Amino acid sequence: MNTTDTIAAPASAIGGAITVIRIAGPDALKIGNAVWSGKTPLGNDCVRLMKLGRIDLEPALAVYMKAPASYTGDDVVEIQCHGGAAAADRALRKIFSAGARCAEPGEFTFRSFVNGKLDLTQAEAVADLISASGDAAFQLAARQLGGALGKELLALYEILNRLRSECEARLDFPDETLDFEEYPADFDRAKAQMEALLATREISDKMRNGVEVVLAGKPNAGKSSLLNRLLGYNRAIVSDIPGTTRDTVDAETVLRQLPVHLVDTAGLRETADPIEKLGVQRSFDSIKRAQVTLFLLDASNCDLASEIAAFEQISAPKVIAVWNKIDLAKDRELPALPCPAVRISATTGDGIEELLDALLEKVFGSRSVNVPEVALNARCAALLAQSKGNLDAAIARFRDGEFELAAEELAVGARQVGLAVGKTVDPDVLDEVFRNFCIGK
Ligand SMILES: Nc1nc2c(ncn2[C@@H]2O[C@H](COP(=O)(O)OP(=O)(O)OP(=O)(O)O)[C@@H](O)[C@H]2O)c(=O)[nH]1
Ligand SMILES: [Mg+2]
Repeated sequence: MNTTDTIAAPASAIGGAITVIRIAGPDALKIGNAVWSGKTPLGNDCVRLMKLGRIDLEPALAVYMKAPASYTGDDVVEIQCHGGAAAADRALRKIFSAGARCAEPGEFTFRSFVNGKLDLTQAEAVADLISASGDAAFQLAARQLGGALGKELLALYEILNRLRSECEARLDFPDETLDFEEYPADFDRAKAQMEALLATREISDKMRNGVEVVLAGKPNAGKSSLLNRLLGYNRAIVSDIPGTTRDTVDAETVLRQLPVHLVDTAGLRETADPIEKLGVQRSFDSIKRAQVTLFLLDASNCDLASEIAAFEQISAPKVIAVWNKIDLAKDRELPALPCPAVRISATTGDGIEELLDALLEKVFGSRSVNVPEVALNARCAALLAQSKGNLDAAIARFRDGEFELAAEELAVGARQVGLAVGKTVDPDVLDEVFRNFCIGK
């Protein structure tokens, strides 16, 4: 990507009340003033001041941000004009004919990275912030944008390079009695830091991408009623006819800050109906795939043994037994089950908070969502895992006195960490990061 010309794109979603158009690059001011006019032109006397003027005859606000104090680090002009595709299109056409090029997706953030305003983890956080579907994911992205992860990775990068220099020094001065540490403590420090970072991968994945939770149980247990209750609207058909749901019903929601993909399923029973049979098979497949199974049992059923028998039919590692219809069986003693169990009423909403407590406990091992200071995404985790492999090998080489090989492993390991944070630049890695952006960011 050329980083020296002037680019422009809408920075807000088209269709809102206002469109924000961003122009960035050396000619931003010239182009801005060519399309927008106010009492006085944009310039050094009004840096970061919003000015009212016009594009053609239509009112438009404009602001000039002088390099390097802008999002991209270039000269930037942002113009706010009428919302809607037609207004944005008119303004953009004028901007392009005045000399700007249409920005590629993520190109403003890419420039910000090239100009040293953001490291690569911060650039990724910009995309995460926009796509965050739950508050936990948002907080995680905000912390990453603040630079917490980048700082840790940079520190690690420096330790690995320092260790490499130490190994090389032992080669360069083999006979000299330099004051070498027998076994540099930095080896274990780096290893512990990597392990701690890698351990955040799972939690951050759940916060960012959510978890799949399946609702299973016998027909009429109240699965669809619970789905609707958790969503807060009627997604699935509920009726007192057993076998109402015959296919899986999927829905997305956020429960206690956590993005959750809910799957309602056909009730589990033996059936001769070929369509229902297929539905039941899908229920079993969903249970196999899900991260958590909420297994519903009808607490009001006079034949509790049949509920237990259905429960025993499934083998899901992360299951919560949900005794439903507790409004019809308030003081009933219910048999113990070999998994956490809660008592709810999908109809009245009783026990839902306890159910969410149990769900979080299953997912995170604690009832509240604790957003970590730093957490790796898939890209950084893959690079760090490779780097840890190199560090382990370097430690083994070092112990064997093979300092040259240890230094080589450390160089490769440092490169992986450098790629994660953007200290080492590789076009494929940049492509991977900026591919996920939308236009205008
Ligand atoms: N009293 C009471 N009735 C409930 C409760 N939950 C569900 N029901 C009723 O039980 C019947 C079955 O509910 P559904 O949600 O359709 O059950 P399901 O498990 O999805 O059933 P299938 O789709 O046939 O497998 C309906 O008449 C619901 O109104 C509850 O907590 N209390
Ligand atoms: Mg149903």
